[in-house]
Amino acid sequence: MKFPNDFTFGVSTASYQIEGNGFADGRGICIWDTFAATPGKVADGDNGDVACDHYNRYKQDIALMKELGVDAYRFSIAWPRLFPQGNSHREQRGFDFYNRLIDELLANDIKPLATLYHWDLPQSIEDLGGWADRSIVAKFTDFGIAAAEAFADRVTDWITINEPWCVSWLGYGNGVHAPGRQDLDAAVAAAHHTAMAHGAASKAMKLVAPHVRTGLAINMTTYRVEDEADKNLTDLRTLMDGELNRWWLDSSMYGRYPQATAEAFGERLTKVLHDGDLEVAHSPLDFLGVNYYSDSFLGLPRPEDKPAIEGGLFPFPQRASGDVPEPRTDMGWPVTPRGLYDLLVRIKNDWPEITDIAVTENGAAYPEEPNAEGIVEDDRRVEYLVSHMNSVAEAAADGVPISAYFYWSLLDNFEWAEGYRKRFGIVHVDYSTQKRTIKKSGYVFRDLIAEHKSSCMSLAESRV
Ligand code: IFM
Repeated sequence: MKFPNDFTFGVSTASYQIEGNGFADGRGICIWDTFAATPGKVADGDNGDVACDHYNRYKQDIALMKELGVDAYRFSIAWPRLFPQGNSHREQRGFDFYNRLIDELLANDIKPLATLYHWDLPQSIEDLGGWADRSIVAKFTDFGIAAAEAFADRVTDWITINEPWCVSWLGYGNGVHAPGRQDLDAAVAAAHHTAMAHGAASKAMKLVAPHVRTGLAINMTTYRVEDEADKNLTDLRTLMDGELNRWWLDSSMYGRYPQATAEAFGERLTKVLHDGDLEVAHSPLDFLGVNYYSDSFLGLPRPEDKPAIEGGLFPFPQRASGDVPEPRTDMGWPVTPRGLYDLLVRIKNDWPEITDIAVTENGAAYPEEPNAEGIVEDDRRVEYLVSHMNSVAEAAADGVPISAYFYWSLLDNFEWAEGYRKRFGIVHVDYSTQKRTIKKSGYVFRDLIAEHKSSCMSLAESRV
């Protein structure tokens, strides 16, 4: 496995999933607090009140990163910590927390990569319509400016929005994520407003801090279909590819939406799309964050399949095709490392203007707990990690401009609607004691990073 010399290895997390500390230090209520408090929405009635208590244990967690030898840490900034009511009222204690976190990272030589929005929307903004309402574009831009003014002296790389497809379609379409709305009009509006918010915030942040680099983290997939000769199926793939992979890429890179998908959204889109909106959205990515977990296997719905909500799901009726391969992770997602290679090569070919790609998330949920000796033998995660890192190395060797790989996640954490049942960490967290234990996969990651560094060093020495 050979990576480019200046390759970055990192780990990713997100605020609501790890921070805990409830509403202390003035944090406002976010949509995940409300959603988690609604019976039946989150497995086991879990919520993010305590999570991994990272708010208080961040130094210990940074020491773990140091032990793993990572170069970079991707974290997110909780909007309701900085602006608890989602208006202009600032909460200095929230700013102070991220200052402490960033300073501690830098003191340990770990480069911070900040995500502005990883799903913890202030509830008061949702009460005004959230991502389905146009007013969020200006609010998000103000949040981005405030974050850049406070932190860009030390943080150069920013992801504006994490997985805007999930924000729009899981939050407002099928409602399995907060705020739990099931309204396709709202989902399309959210898809449009997230695209605008990325562009508006990126441009504004660069005005206050011209050196910052901005990007999006998009959950991308390779769609596989059972039968390439079935036109209905390949048309469905075009629509889904437009909805999930291309929507935010084409709008940010070129100021346009994928045509077939935009046409299929019809009035749902045209009623929220004003003149000039796509110029707002147009803000070429300084780097693309790819969040990759698995390929998707598309099938046409059978007549007996009921759409999950009126109008169908996402909103193009579909089902998983019969040939979803084994093995699968604890989330039921197939393990398809080749798909990551294919996806990276596709990005290089289809968006040649993108000159820097980072895998900002990649990982697998498996349930292993510490054994009697206190060792977490998560061999399936090891296999997942190594095979996906291999795909990244191969893509780099084949000319894909990929510069970084971030494993999701450093810690086991609050996995949204699945609560604490699903464990993605390379570090195990015992939620009753908050004890951290590096899993076998964490040690393998550490060794791969160390191997890379020592081979770069010997190369440099042999040149001297
Ligand atoms: O935990 C999530 C993360 O917040 C966003 N991307 C997918 C991960 C695993 O489901």
